[in-house]
Amino acid sequence: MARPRSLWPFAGLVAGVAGLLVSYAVAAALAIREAPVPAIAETVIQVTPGNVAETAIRFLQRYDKPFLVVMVVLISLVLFAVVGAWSRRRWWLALAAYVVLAALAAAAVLTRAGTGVTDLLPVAAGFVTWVVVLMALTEPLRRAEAVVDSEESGPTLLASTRRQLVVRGLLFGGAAAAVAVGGRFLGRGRRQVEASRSLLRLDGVSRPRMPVGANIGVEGLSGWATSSHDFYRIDTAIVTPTITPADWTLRIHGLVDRELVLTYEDLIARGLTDAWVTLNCVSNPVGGDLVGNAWWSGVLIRSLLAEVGVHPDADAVLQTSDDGWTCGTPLAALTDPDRNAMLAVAMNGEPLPIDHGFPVRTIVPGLYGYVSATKWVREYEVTRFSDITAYWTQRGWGERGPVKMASRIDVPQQGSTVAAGSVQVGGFAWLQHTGISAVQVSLDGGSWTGVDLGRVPNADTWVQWAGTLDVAPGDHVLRVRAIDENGEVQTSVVRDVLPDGATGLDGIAFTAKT
Ligand SMILES: Nc1nc2c(c(=O)[nH]1)N[C@H]1C(S)=C(S)[C@@H](COP(=O)(O)O)O[C@H]1N2
Ligand SMILES: [Mo]
Repeated sequence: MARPRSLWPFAGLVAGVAGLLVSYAVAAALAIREAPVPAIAETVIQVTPGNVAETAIRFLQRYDKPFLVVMVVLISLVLFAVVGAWSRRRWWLALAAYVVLAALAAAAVLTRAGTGVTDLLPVAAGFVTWVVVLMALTEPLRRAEAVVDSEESGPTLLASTRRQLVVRGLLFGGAAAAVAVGGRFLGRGRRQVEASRSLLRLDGVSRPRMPVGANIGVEGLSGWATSSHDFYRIDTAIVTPTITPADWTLRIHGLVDRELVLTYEDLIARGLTDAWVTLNCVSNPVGGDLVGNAWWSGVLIRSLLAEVGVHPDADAVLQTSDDGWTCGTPLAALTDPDRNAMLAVAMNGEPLPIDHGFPVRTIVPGLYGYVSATKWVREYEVTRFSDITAYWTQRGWGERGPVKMASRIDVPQQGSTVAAGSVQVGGFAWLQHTGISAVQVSLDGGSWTGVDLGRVPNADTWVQWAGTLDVAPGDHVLRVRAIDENGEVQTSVVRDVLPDGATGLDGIAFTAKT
């Protein structure tokens, strides 16, 4: 009696291809550059001995990459069929094969430059698809095989099982293909905006001018200027808004004399200002790293507000982003002549990265991001705090959100071991818009002693600090505090980030050894 043997590899093939398609769909939808198959192909190139690779490349001319991708897919197809055959006898072996394949794909993705955990989403989606589809397809086969031996109706059953399997295979294969097309469609917007962003030439944007002496040269301390790549990212967007400059407008309305709708060109035409500004998140805990310092270029908000004529009874601007996020910003901070609040179009000399608000976002020195730094900004409504609520204030966070003084120890690291004797310590301190005048450290609860400060171009940026301490062998605790330009000493009172920012002093424990 013939058993439906050949149907098992078929099931494996369908499951395998469905997994590849779904993983491709996720990569395309999220515009993840390192999709599993190309990542594996690129890894193959990397691990191939140079002479072999060269011969192959010369042989294949410029088709080496497509050739490799095709090879990876073909080899995968064979593997998928084998896995399907295996699943007949040993289900765990099939599962183990999927785990190994997924692990290889994950490793390939992670070895590419600049990849992170989210880049593994396509691999995870593919893995789940493999398991689910293989189970769904082999279930009728398993049932059929169980009865085929014992019953007269074997051939009829076999035929109906084959039919069932083909139908299911088509359904799953079709669904996976549809998902792949859908993923590509979803990702299209982002790819287009990415393209328009890379073509954008902003005449008024200058390269970051690195101030002399801002980095004081402590080993292990991150740079005073934060690259856009390393800059923290916080927002509520699940799908990042993708807006081309041509599609962007800003509407300024509310308590104004003349409502204004600005296009991107109108905005740029008003002339760009640039400044170093440190931005931080209200959710940053003491010692945390939700803070970064960048060179921003944009248009001064106070001149736009002067243009529209703000009514004297207004005290807030309700900002709305393309994805419907809102925040209420104190009008006084936006009109303050000593503080260059801007509609930023560039970060570190380049058009804003999409994740940081392309094409236009707000930057206001001295306010936490949640009350000011609207990314993908679309609307300014001049209004009164008493008349509005915004995204985070509805959820219990403070209304106005001025930043609080903070200082952080980066060197030595918490829990590290250093050589006893003279030990270098260092970190950052900030109170944007007011500025830091001094930083002090205390070793093991001893007296506060001043350390050196790096130079800063203005009061709106953080400052690096560094010192050298004489440290005896043993366990130690180091604490830090800052003093602002008004002589105010940073408070040691511990407060949670909710509702309006953490307070308390950063402290680290370390060990000195001879
Ligand atoms: N559209 C939009 N803008 C937003 C947010 C958001 O959720 N949506 N989050 C804000 C918060 S809480 C912070 S701290 C900053 C972070 O900006 P970044 O991601 O560029 O570092 O963006 C602000 N702007
Ligand atoms: Mo934030």
